[in-house]
Amino acid sequence: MEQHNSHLVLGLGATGLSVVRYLCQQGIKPLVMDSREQPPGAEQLALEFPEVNLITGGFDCRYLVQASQIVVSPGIAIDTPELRAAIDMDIEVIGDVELFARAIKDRNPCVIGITGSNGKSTVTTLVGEMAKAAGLNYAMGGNIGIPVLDLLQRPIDLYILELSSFQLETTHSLNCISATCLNISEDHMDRYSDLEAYRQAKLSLYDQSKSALFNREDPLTQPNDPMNQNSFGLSSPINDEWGVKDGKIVHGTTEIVSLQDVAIVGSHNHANLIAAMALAYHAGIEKESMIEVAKHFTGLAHRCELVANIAAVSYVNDSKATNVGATVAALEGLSEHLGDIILIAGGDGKGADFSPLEAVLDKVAHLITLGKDGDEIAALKEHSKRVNSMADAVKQAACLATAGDIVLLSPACASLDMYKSFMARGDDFRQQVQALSTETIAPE
Ligand code: UMA
Ligand code: ADP
Repeated sequence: MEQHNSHLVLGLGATGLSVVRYLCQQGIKPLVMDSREQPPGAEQLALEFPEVNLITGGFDCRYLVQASQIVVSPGIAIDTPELRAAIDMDIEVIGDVELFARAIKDRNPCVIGITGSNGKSTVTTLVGEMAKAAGLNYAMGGNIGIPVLDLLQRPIDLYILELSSFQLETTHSLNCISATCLNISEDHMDRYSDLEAYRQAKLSLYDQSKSALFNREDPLTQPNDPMNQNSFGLSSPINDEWGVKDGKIVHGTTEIVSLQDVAIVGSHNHANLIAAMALAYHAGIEKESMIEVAKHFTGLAHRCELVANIAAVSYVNDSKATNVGATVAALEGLSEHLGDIILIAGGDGKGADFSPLEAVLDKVAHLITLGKDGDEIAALKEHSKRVNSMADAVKQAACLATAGDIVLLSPACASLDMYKSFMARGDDFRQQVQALSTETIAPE
């Protein structure tokens, strides 16, 4: 294999490794750098590609300024000074999704693209389930967990991609059949100058799609270009829009399914389901497959997931609520519930403005906070309790709850100040809840 130190791969997480794998398959041996002393992919790199050099603990500018192409991981800000210097010198800086786009550029459009602040994984999975029900040869990937380049290992007819704003910043030529931006609310404000900069990163997906599907109940998702757009929403549709009429999901005047028969709960999830149907429609998926999924798909783990019912108190794990918008949606979605809501929130707020939480905190009887930015959230409600661990949070919540109440973990924050991932945080919540039930039944 030729030595191509002019191809740089920045970041050696899941993405970096997939990029090295892809470049090596193309006969290109890149140089890899990661600002961490011990990047997670280091061992795997040494095992799979012992011939590829790795520089850790920083980005060495001497190599950056000589590169012909830099493939950057989404966890690295494009405004990192070393990268900015390379961009200013007109060195090409792209992401793994752009490499993927170029690899499939000669094919007919075969990608469905999904972005937005919340609901991406749910919608991506829903479209995947619809493709499966329709018997299509499909693959799901992107921000949902599998790096897109790894999807190229086998022949696939339809790619369903969850795309983050970070990935979209370095993607320019994805040729989607259909793409959506589900909603826009503040997230990742530690990486953007303001909401508009974050929004434009997301909306850039529409420019890379034959058709754009926006959320007519969220004006921030409206495409800049009025051509080839359609909308979804919970309101009654006009023309061939997707929406709800007389309690039924409809496409224009075509009835798809009654909301009574839909398995997933919460109005935000109904909006997700409608968006997924609209995207699936563009991929040629028939109504029957949409209906089958609508009737059976109950949602993903860690997203408003009921983990236990102990002494008639429901314990709900919404650990994936890593921003304010998701927690607002959870509280609004549960507001029909008759008992009290005891909310556990807090973590790493990523520079967010928490004030939109204030109004929905009226729906919360008791607020318990933890984590790095727990105090900021606690300040929004009188008599809130501050704790240092999930075990304490769950114990305090269990003491406050009475029959018919809900204990909801919906942090409005990332988990990384206390956990490896939002999954680890949700698992801890589940374990602490299970420990409660053991304590409840254990003899004195
Ligand atoms: N990092 C460094 N130095 C480096 C490279 C990375 O400190 O040189 C840090 C980053 O700041 C980040 C962490 O390492 O905190 C991981 O970054 P990464 O780019 O190596 O991440 P990957 O392991 O490649 O995973 C990425 C996505 N992660 C991010 O965008 C941070 C994964 O989304 C995605 O599933 C994966 O690619 C495959 O496409 C995760 C995520 O948290 C789930 N995404 C954010 C979100 O959903 O809010 C955007
Ligand atoms: P993402 O992949 O965009 O993070 P998920 O489907 O994993 O989205 O859901 C993340 C969080 O957002 C969960 O807490 C979930 O309850 C909430 N959520 C899901 N769909 C929506 C929506 N349409 N609007 C607001 N919040 C949502």
